[in-house]
Amino acid sequence: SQVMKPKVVFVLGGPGAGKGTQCANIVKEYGFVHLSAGDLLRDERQRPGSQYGELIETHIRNGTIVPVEITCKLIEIAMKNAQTNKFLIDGFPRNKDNLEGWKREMEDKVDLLFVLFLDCNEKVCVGRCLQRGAQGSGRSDDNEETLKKRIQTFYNDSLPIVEYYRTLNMVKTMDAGKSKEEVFSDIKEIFSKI
Ligand code: UP5
Ligand code: MG
Repeated sequence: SQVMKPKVVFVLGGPGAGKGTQCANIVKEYGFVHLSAGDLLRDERQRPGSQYGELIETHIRNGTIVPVEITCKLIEIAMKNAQTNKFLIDGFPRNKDNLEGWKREMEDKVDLLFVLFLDCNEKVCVGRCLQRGAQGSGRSDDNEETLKKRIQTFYNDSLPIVEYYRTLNMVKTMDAGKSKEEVFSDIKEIFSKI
């Protein structure tokens, strides 16, 4: 029944907007389980015997988006393996294919609470990712060339998904250009009410 469905918050925003950082804060304070679609894909890429490793790496390096059949399945498995029923889904859905796949497979099985949108300008986003790369993130997409493509994909493909949820009145927008502490303090105002 309705009440037994897992609760989901989508956490969206450009590359380096602070999705991972703020999800970690929310987990500590509010007991959600954090599922980063990017992390799930990076783990699958490394998994011995995975048939998708090369495909995933190609998309990550090009800043393009992995087919939803792969990503959505990884999310579904991670949800089944978790001990709680409150999830932050970080970095998904990020294009029309993702949204349609989610609607087909998952929408009816969960209770989507809202979309937390970390709004951050392009320069700040790129600067944060480049700095993280320079500090040795080891991510194959934290370089100038890939970042241009990640930004382009974000504006062309991912923002329209945020806009779609905005038409449903489901988006809570945070100014993610502020300090980590200030952003989290704004986020707490939202989560303390649920
Ligand atoms: N930082 C964070 N907040 C800060 C603040 N307020 N002030 C100053 N610094 C701040 O933060 C990034 C860096 O900025 C860190 O060094 C942090 O300390 C600092 P982070 O919290 O990691 O930001 P996040 O938004 O999580 O950035 P990330 O780079 O992870 O975002 P992306 O959306 O680009 O990456 P993701 O891992 O989600 O996806 C990577 C790729 O996987 C995609 O490009 C795509 O190819 C693929 N993918 C799919 O195909 N499908 C999916 O569904 C998901 C991913
Ligand atoms: Mg992240």
